[in-house]
Amino acid sequence: MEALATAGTSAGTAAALEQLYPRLARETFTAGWHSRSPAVWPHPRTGFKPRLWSYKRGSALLDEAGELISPERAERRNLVMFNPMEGNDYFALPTMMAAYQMIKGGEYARNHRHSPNALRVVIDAQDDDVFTVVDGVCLPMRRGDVLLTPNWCWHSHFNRGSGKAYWLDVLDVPLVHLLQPMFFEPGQAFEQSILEQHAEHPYRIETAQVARQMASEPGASAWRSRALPAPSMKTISLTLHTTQAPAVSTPVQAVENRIYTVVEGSGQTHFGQETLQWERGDVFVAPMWTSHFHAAAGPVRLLEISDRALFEALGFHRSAPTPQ
Ligand code: 1HN
Repeated sequence: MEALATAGTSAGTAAALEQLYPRLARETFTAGWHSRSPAVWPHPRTGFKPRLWSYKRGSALLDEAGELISPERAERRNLVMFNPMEGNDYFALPTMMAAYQMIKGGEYARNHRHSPNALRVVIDAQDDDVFTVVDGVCLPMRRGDVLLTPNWCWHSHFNRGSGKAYWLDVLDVPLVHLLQPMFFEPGQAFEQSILEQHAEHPYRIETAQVARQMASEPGASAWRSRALPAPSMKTISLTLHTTQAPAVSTPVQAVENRIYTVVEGSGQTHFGQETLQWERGDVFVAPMWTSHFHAAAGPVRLLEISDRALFEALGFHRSAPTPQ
């Protein structure tokens, strides 16, 4: 912008401008035409990259950590998946973070609440051993379930069995850091009183059940996608992708940032020249405006967690008509 603004000016004017800039800065002004970074650019650009975290590696490292740290000391025993870029060791995407969490049989992850919206996707848990309590409602955590803990809901987790349980946590913590309305409150008591117990609840989505419905519809061997309603989560959207046989999805390129988790099956996702291979429990990210498509090796259940609801609410949502 500066070259444009000063083109055709005399040497004297250019020198006078150079003297003006430091005087402006001393009074905390920047000349709009002389800013170090532009205010606008033609299409989204982000330092976040497509990346995959392996459940085999993550769970093995979490087992090691489990010998050293308790949920009492850690608040939550989890491994946060960060996108390696300058200054970042916590965020997977600009608006969302992701972590593998593990609790052993007999352990309790204490009650607390906070502004960030959160959800869990259960990767391994023995049926009827593991539960999340949300505002006094006890919800079962079974393999493939999604449990929602919308902002400012009390939540705690426990495992009353003998085996370890593993799940994926997704939270809009990076968004709350950007906008800054962070609040956190520990529960008065370590454990949360259970007022009700339900298997069916708006905060519990059984992806196995949704996948069964999708499989009973015509064309189930093709790649198909269904939005999972989660109106309690204002910033996060859920989509389940399934196929009953090897299949390829259509390419997408849109502004939402996406975290994918492999609930069942294996396959690969193509990002231009780059391919990420995935299997059950793995987590991978497709940052804003990265064109990509999936190829399933066989029956697949892939859960997409995105910030689409946020962009739609703000009027910023956009998709490329022909992904590049
Ligand atoms: C949190 O509250 C949980 O409740 C998991 O299980 C991960 C990461 C950052 C901040 C709060 C949980 C979290 C978290």
